[in-house]
Amino acid sequence: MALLPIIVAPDPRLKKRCEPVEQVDDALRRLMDDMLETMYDAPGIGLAAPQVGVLKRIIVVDVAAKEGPRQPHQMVNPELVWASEAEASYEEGCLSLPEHYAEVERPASVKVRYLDREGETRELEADGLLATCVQHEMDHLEGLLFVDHISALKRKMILRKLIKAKKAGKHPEPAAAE
Ligand code: GNR
Ligand code: NI
Repeated sequence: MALLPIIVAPDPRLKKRCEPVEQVDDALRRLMDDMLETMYDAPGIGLAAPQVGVLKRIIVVDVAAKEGPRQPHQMVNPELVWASEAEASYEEGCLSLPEHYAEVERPASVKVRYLDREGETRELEADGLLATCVQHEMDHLEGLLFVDHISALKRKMILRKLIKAKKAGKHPEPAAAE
């Protein structure tokens, strides 16, 4: 298992639409395991493949409490099959927008269809933080960040600070491991 470098905005790789996965194989399972390890290490409650430079439709999520048992989800080619009319608001963060947070409204409950690590089709019904996190991760696969859901003024303030932080050499991305 390996920790993968997490890409920080602004970066063109975070703005691309990701391609569907064609084959769930050992290499993909290894990548998803590395993504989970990277997410737990960060620490974060979700991670999408483009955040580690892989422009494929893969997400991992675990919103379980730190003290309790892990509840990892590894999802390939996730698709939204249903979203509630009712919305919920959470203060969101993103490992690609370090140290920035904003309230984002999204459907409170969703149903998602995806392939699991064996390539089997599955469905997940989620509400609460899990619903928010899965939608945040699926946004990454469309090249969207949580700041794309807030006012242009707030978005520009956050991006300006991230550009400054990059110039000052904050949040350096470690070189990719061999
Ligand atoms: O760690 C994370 N926390 C979080 C909090 C509220 C809503 C979404 C998230 S996802 C984020 C990790 C991340 O950047 N995933 O893409
Ligand atoms: Ni994110």
